[in-house]
Amino acid sequence: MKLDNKTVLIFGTGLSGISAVGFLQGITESIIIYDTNEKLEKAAVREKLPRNFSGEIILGDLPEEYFGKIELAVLSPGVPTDLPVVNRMRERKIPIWGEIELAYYKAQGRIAAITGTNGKTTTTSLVGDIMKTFYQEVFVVGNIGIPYTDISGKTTKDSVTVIEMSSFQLETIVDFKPQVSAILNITPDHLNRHHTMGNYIAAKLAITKNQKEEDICILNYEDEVLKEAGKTLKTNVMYFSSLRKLDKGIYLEGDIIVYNDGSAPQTIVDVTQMNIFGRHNYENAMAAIGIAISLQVPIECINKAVRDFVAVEHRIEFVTTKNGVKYYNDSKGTNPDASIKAIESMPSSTCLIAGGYDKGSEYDEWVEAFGGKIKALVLIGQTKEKIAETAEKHGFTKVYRAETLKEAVEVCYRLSQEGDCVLLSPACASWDMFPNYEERGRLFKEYVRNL
Ligand code: UMA
Repeated sequence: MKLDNKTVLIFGTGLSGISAVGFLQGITESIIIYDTNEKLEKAAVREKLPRNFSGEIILGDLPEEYFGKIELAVLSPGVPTDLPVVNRMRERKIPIWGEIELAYYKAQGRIAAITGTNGKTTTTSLVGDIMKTFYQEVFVVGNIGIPYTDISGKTTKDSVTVIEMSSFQLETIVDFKPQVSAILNITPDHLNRHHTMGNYIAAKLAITKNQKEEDICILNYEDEVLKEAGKTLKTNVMYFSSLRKLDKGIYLEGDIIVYNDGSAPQTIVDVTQMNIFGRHNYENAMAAIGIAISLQVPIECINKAVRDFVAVEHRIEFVTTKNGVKYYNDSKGTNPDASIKAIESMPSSTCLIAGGYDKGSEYDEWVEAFGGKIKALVLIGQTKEKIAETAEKHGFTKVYRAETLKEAVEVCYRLSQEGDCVLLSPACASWDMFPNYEERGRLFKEYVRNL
């Protein structure tokens, strides 16, 4: 579909919406920016928009007459696709794209897209670092915090764009097609938005939906859903495994990550020389290596970039030691599975701060993963009581409640003693108390440093 002079409604005035407006300027001037949050102020939205924006800003309900004139709606990732207003657009046959699809309208060059429940940001950053050792023009965007529409107009036939994609973003792609895709793992998350696990899996698998025979999809062989999905895809599949040798693909053998193209296994990197640890990180590295090999990056470049890579902020990030107690920030542990990984990687007895926005997750497996290591659980946010009940059900009684993150940090400070760890790994999104997980992590670090 050509967008020239079309009337486009941009849904959402966050990062994606504002970026999408800038992207569209020059293609069409008939832009409406819309947000259901009526508490927002038009002046504040205008402030964020490009100075020369001449379109309309609509907040709250969308008046009926607009359904007759909108020719495309571009949804921000956080906008549920089954909102009544979105359903009404569908009834009126208005095409619905996500911000990623809009960006793809101008995209050139190679595209690598990464999804999965956990490890997306680490893998995306690592792929970006590897690409930069070999290619001149590399962009790293998407769920990682930079809207794709910010840069897709700047891409060229020689550039490489690495995109972290959430299930929210994948729900609204239409023609978007990466040359290489990767799905790291799928465990329950965002079920309040997707309603069923089947819908969530379908959203993740959509990353491959437009891929052709010449394209490649990298999949985790140890994830049952992905292993099975790989058998039915139209595109080439490259599996990786942290548990077994593969006849073809990437695997961990002892401490060595090996790539076997089906004829001769070759050593890629020794994981003891890497700065990120744990099986989940070796899986992230294997997926990144699979992407890099698929995009013809030489093994020497891959080896160096993987060895140099350091952990991303807010993901099991060491903050500081106070009175012999080590503090870790895992604000990015926004679901039970991610948080389990953080708990497992704690070296000693730990005070855990958890709780936040209720995404409909269950916490049984998460509490079971405490395994004697968690000496106190300090709960904050909307899920406080739900988690406390689950903990008690499993016989875990050292539960404390705090009104604020600052108070939670102070409680941990009092409860911990030399040799212990304090871990912020909420197992929940941040949106009940903070604008995003980055802000939650930044504040945690600030409170810890001020103790
Ligand atoms: N809005 C409505 N109606 C709704 C819901 C939202 O009008 O029913 C409006 C809000 O009032 C707000 C705007 O939409 O003004 C926010 O849009 P958004 O939630 O899509 O947020 P953006 O600022 O555009 O950020 C999004 C991603 N956010 C979400 O998916 C929730 C960012 O991922 C991403 O970095 C950014 O685009 C750039 O691509 C963040 C995230 O939390 C990190 N992602 C989730 C996760 O990782 O678990 C999926």
